[in-house]
Amino acid sequence: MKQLNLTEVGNLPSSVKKPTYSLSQVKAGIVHFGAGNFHRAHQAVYCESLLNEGNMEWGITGVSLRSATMRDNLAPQDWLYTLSEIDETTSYQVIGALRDVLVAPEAPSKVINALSSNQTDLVTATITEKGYYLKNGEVDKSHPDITADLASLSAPKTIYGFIAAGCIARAKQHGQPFTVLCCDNMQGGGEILKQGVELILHHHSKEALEWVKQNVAFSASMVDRVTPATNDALIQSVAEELGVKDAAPVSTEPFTQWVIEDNFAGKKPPFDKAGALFVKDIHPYEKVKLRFLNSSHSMLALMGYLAGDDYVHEAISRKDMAVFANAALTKDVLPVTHVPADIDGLDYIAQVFKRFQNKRLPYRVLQVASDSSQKIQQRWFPAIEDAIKSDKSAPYMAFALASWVCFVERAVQGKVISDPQSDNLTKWVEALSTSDNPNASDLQNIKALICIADAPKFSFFQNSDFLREVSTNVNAISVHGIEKALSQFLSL
Ligand code: CS2
Repeated sequence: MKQLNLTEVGNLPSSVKKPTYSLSQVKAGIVHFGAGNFHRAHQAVYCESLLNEGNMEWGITGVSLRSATMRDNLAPQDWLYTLSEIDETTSYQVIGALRDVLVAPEAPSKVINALSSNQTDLVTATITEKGYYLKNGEVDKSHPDITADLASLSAPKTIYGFIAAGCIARAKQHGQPFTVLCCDNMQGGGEILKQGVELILHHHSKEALEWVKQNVAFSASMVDRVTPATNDALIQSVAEELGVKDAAPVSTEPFTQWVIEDNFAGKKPPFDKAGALFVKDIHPYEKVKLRFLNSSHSMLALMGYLAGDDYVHEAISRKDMAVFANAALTKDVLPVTHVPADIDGLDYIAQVFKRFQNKRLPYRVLQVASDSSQKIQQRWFPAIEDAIKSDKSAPYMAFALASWVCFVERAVQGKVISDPQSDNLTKWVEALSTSDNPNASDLQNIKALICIADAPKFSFFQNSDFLREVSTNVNAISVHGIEKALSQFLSL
């Protein structure tokens, strides 16, 4: 079978949507870090709409900070790939917005050149939580990748190092202002990017630091579209529909949302024309998404794994888990979360659960559970903190946290743990067997584990009532299994 590329795109069946613009006319005004599936099903699709409308400046140069896989898959396809939107019916669209993928470790100077070029008006990121190197909410100055970038910017290791190097070159040539925009599931992602870039520049160039203060805006956005990893079934169905092979199609749900902080330096991309919303204050939107969607996604993934489920839709089809997730959000989280006026909290939660039920878009529990040490500090901890500070307890969140404790133990033993803190999590599990208190439910053991997820920065870390509840739940899950523990918890 032939492969999708510029020649074959002209021969695709009429059922497949394809670029209506000339790909050779696209100007890549965006450099994007993290050209993975989420980006390709989300931001790239907004860019594709602009291009299809004849707005030719918003093509994308992707950057992979580690792996060459996406570049290797897409280069032979002239960077084209298929987006498959799956619900009761499936639609197929070939996306041309991505015009290149640079592999940073192989070609650091190409990345720096793209960043320093006046053609780049916007730098965006979907590098996942771990790509921000946070330690207690701040950029971790002692992480080896950050210390490497503090020592030299000839081949940066982090997004901060690359953007800093790009700014140094751009400042020297008195280049155009530009914007750096976080598109990850983070609270305050724009501020974190600013902090990291300024940290590196402080060491390397005070002039560039000054230039950045005058010429670069750091912004955040709330991004939303459930987008699982690509599997063989998708590759197969895309090949059948297109009649050519696509090595890296991406499947997603019809739902999509992008709320962007209206804080730009230089040219502002008209993403509102493609359905995005610009807002002055992004924080409440970030919070709603993290605390309702991502938070319950993590609960269902961790608890589903413990119950033996492979996919999120299986976990949410268990009555107790659905009841639990709904109660956690409506009873523990919603009362302490400010919801923007244009969102109805209860309706938002109901929609999220409906989306998670989409079994035509199977999302592996282990994919969502990966990197949980980083995710729960964004998704759970601030809500627990608010609940406890407002003199409320957070019993459902205590159960959720207990499920993470049990997940870590089980996933390390089953060798399926995937987390930037895997080494520390593994050491924690190994230490359990030699400890005087060999149970995961022991309070000191729980404290040692949640330390790895940066809990000490929150005051609930000192709240013995809350921690005791976590411990009781860990014990119940360990002794009775998640299903029985959950049903007992719900009947209390
Ligand atoms: C998920 C998210 O994998 C995960 O951690 O919770 O990727 C989630 O699917 C997206 O944020 C939905 O917008």
